[in-house]
Amino acid sequence: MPGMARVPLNPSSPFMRHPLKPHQLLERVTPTEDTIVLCHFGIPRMASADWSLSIDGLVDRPLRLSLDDLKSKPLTRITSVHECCGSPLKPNEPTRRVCNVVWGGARLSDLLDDCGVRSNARFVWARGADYGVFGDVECNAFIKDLPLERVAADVLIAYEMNGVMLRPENGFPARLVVPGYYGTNSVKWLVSLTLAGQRADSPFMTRWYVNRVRENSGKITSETPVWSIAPESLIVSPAPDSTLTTGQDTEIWGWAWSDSPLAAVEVSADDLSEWTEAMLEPASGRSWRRFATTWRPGVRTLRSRATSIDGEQQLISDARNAIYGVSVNVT
Ligand SMILES: Nc1nc2c(c(=O)[nH]1)N[C@H]1C(S)=C(S)[C@@H](COP(=O)(O)O)O[C@H]1N2
Ligand SMILES: [Mo]
Repeated sequence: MPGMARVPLNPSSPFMRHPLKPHQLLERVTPTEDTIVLCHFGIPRMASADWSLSIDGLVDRPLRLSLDDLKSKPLTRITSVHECCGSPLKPNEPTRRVCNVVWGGARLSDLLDDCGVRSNARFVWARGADYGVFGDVECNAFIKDLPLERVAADVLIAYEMNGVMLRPENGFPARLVVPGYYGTNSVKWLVSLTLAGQRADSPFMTRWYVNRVRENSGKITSETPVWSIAPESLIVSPAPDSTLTTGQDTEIWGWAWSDSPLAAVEVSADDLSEWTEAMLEPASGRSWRRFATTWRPGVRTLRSRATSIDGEQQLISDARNAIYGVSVNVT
């Protein structure tokens, strides 16, 4: 933005924390030091006293909020699955970068009520303080958009993760959190929100993070933003390479989640020819859900697959949410 001083980045290069492997996701709420971290350009370092969030565009009363202003709003805490959709340069590669965390902050809908959103606004553009080169493109900012109608549900301007102030790598002093959308939409180091009538033209919305369906000829037949999290499930136990005893009942359990509510999670213990419905705990807000089933060891590869109420189901391969398989030894 013209006239705006750039915040120093440290590091000033892409930064990520290697996520836990599925069998290490033992806790319902992932400890902060084990959460995923993804930064396209590095980590902006900002003192909270220097930070502010402006809300502008199609509003009657533009606002500029300090961290104290944000904290003066009612604090809302939401436990939500937080999943990276993987590299936008390799959209069909499953990376299983996921955790479940408790976000705390102000509800965006409360802030928007204060600004008087105009009737022609349809999208919220969120801009972070980071910048740099990504995929050979010089980017002035990390900008994402989301449909305005989504805001009413549970979108937060979060300043807490797991009950304490955000760490620098997670977006300190404040970030957007869009529960149910892939992590990439939850803009960190949030400095402005702009209400607009159309989608943002940021490369992070037009070039990358677009689901493209192609015909065999290569022609693109549909393009949709990488917003909603597709159904997914991971077996936590048994761990890969465990040694199990034939005939002895063993619990298979894991986590499943989706933006649309889940209809079922099934487990295959027989090389994909047969699927058995697992027990799925009741939904609790935006948290991932535990599934479990009992199994008599006999085969060597276990898989789970989730289906949403819209009928969307995990595929075996070539998708970011492709089915995960665990190979075990049976003696
Ligand atoms: N400003 C900004 N926000 C960002 C990113 C970024 O690089 N810059 N990365 C996004 C991506 S791809 C993911 S998966 C999540 C990761 O959030 P976390 O690092 O707090 O887990 O932040 C999103 N928000
Ligand atoms: Mo991501």
